[in-house]
Amino acid sequence: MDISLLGIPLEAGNSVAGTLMGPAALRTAGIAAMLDGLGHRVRDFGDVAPPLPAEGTRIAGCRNAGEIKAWTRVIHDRSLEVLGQGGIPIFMGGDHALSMGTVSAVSRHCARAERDLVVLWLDAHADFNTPATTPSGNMHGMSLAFLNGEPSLAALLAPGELVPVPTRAIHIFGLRSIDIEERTRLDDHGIDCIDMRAIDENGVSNLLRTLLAGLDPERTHLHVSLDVDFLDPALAPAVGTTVPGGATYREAHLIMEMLHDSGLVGSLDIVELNPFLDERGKSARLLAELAASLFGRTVLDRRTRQTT
Ligand code: B3U
Ligand code: MN
Ligand code: MN
Repeated sequence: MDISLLGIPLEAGNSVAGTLMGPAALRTAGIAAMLDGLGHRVRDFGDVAPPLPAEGTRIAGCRNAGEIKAWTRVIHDRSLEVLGQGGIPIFMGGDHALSMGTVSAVSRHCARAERDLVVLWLDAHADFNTPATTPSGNMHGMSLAFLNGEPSLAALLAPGELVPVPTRAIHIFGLRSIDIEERTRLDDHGIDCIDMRAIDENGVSNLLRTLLAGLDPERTHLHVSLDVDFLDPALAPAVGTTVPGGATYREAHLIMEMLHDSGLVGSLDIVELNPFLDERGKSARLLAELAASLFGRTVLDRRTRQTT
């Protein structure tokens, strides 16, 4: 398989400095060598260059709206170029606001190629706030709302440029922290939310198997957006917004293995890694290893057994 790495050193979407070092930490943890060792051809496209801020852009209620707009522009354009080279991109962040650029590019790419985009959002949070509902003003908490076509965020790209990700194509997995109005919005939109209680009651394998079984293998491009806070903070402390009770080491690897077996994954974000908060690189190393599982590393040479 051809795999493209693209670093996106963004931190304007969150309020804890340090996520701009995320791409460097993933490289230091050996992500390229691990994927290369699995027999893939890995090409590192370097980092997206920080843009000049878009002058005059203000969105009431949002922190750094001008910066995020400028970043969304350059992330979108660079991601589209990388997607055009073929292969599967791994977008290495950077805070979760970067997905406004990467997933909008993936969405456009899919529209051109007549593929159905499905987004799996592995996250403690829903990132479904709007400028009117956000409690923090942080735009990493709004990226999924933007991608779903939220009008109050539409100015982040040129008019008509975003191919919105339809509500039915969005699956949030691992949810355990939502804001009151954000929750109402998720209900109103009918977004599929698999929270930690559902995971505790049913197990990740049953839930993920059901989700994957509903996707058309001929048409689906599955984009996986992996927020570090999806993982339990004991395993992955390198994130500004830790929430207790996240996915375990074994759950996380099983999810990656099942995603690999599905053959549907077309692109991946790894976001919110803040190496300044890490403990001797353990979070960065775990994320690189999870990427390896997503790209076929197994203990035994067999696919996940189908038990149903
Ligand atoms: N929902 C809160 C907190 C949050 C969202 N995403 C992260 N934190 N990482 C907000 O500020 O929107
Ligand atoms: Mn997130
Ligand atoms: Mn999160």
